Amino acid sequence: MKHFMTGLVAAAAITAGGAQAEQSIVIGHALSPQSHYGLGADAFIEKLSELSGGEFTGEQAPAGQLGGERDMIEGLQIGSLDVVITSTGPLGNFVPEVYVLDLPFLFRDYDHARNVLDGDIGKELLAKIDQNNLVGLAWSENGFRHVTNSQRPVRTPEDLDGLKLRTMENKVHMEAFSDLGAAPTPMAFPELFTALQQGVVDGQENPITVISASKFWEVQKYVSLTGHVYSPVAILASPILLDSLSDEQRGWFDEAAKASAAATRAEVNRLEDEGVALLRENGMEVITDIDKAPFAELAEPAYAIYTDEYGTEMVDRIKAVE
Ligand code: EAX
Repeated sequence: MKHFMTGLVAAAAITAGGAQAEQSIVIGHALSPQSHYGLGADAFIEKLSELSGGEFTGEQAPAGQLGGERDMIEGLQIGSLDVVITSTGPLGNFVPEVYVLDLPFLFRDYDHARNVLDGDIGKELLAKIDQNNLVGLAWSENGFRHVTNSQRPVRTPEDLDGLKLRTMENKVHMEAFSDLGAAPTPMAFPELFTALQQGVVDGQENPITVISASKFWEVQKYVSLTGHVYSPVAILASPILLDSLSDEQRGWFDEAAKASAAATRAEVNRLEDEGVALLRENGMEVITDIDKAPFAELAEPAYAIYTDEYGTEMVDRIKAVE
C-alpha cells in the first residue's frame, strides 16, 4: 500500500460571502478513471460540488492507488480516505450481514438486483454497514460476474476442475468455487493483472465492466458467460468525515451517492449491450452456451456460510422481490 493518503483536505477559500472552508474529498476505487467506477466517482464529485455551491470539491484516487478494497475500507475507518466505491468482495469481513448479497445464483437479473438494493432490503443493509464504524451511502453496481481463464473454454463445472482461479477475499465466493472444483486463490484486485500475466493463477472472475476496464484480454483467452453471481457495489464514506457534517451537508452526500450509482449503472448497461463484441474484438473467445443449472447446484453449499449464522429469512425475502 502506498503512503500518500491525503484524506480530507481543508483549504481556505474566499467566496463572495466571506471566508469559507473549501473541502476537497478523496474518492478511492480499484479501477481506471474511465471505468464504470471512475464515471461514478466523477458523477459523485460533480453532484456534491453542484449542491454545495462549490463548498465541496473532490478528486479520484483510482486504480488501487490507495490499496486494495479491504485497505481502502480500513482507510475510511481511520479517516485517511473520505469515500470509497467498492465491490462487496471484502465488505463481509467488516459487516457479515452483507454476505447474503454475495450468494451465487441469488439474483435473477439486473432488475431483480436493483429492485432489492433500492428497496427496503438495501436500506436495511446500509443501516448494518452504519453499525460497523462505516457509513453506507448507497448501493451501486459492478455487474454479473463471469469466469475468464488462459487454459481452456469453460462450459461445465468439470471444465473448472483444478483451475487456479483468483477469487475476491470473500469466504462465500471461495466456498462456491471450491464446491465447483476450482482451486480458489483469494487475492486483492491490484495484484491480479500481474498474477494472471505471470501464470500465478490461470483465471479470475469479474463482470464485463471490469474485464474491459482492466484489459484482461491481454492476459486471458477465454471468457465464459457464467453470470454465477451478481456483484454489488457499496458507496461508503468515512464516519469521521460524515459525523462532522451538518444535516444539510449530509444530504448532499446522499444525493451525490445516488447520482454516482445512476452513472455507474448506465455504464454497466452500455457494456452489457456492447461488451461482448468488445471482448471478441480484443481477441477473447466468448463462450455463451452455458447451462447454469449444474453450476448453481454444485455451488449451493456456499449458502451455509451465511444461513448457518443468519438463517434463510433474508434469502427468501430477496428471492421474493419481483
Ligand atoms: O471492484 O476484486 C474484484 O474482483 C472486484 O470486482 C473489482 O476490484 C472491482
